[in-house]
Amino acid sequence: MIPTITAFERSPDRGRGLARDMRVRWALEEVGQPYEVRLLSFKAMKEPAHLALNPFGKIPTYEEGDLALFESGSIVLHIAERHAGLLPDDANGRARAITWMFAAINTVESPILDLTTAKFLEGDKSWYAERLPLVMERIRKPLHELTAWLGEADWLEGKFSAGDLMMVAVLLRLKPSGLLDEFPKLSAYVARGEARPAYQRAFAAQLAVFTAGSTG
Ligand code: GTB
Repeated sequence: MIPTITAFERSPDRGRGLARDMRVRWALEEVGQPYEVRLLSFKAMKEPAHLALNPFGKIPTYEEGDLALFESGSIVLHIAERHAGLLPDDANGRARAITWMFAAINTVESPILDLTTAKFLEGDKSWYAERLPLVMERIRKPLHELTAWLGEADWLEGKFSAGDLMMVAVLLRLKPSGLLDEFPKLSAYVARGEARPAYQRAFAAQLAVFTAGSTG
């Protein structure tokens, strides 16, 4: 059965692959699962039909027969569990890879989201300039720790897994801020993720949506 995911009809990132459908597309490409995409406007995301799929009115969602999922982490885990290629065969190795998925979306992504909030919702506040360095420091701390863990390794646990996919997808959100440049090992790690053919296919697919929308 071909799953259907949802994505922005017109992504605010202008096709830079920063919206969260990108990680789902990437996972599907890694395991060789074809998929369909339903594009949504911001208005459509808040309408009952979409709220029935995601009560929070956001993309991405994932539909496969009777199953409807939301939350990019849950969707990527579902894909990784049902197909070979994104989780190790042994139980402990799988648990470690899943642990890294949680680390990515909880420990590493949370302070990154705080930066987005600061920039877009608090930029006009009198205390913005004073708070910004604190927000940046909270991002840097787990990045230093992640750098130490990675050492000279290519991937978090030896072989590329869903944990790396989520971690790279999360770190990519830092690119526009320039913060990733302070961490050469993490920049190289992200570049290894971006170089994967599955990433390239997923990136091209989401960029094509933006390009088609811009010319029409
Ligand atoms: N925790 C959820 C998940 O992981 O799936 C969060 C989903 C989410 O925040 N989705 C966003 C959304 O639907 C798109 S990805 N927003 C619409 C709304 O809230 O009305 C977040 C995002 C948006 C834009 C950029 N960008 O422009 O760079 C990057 C990331």
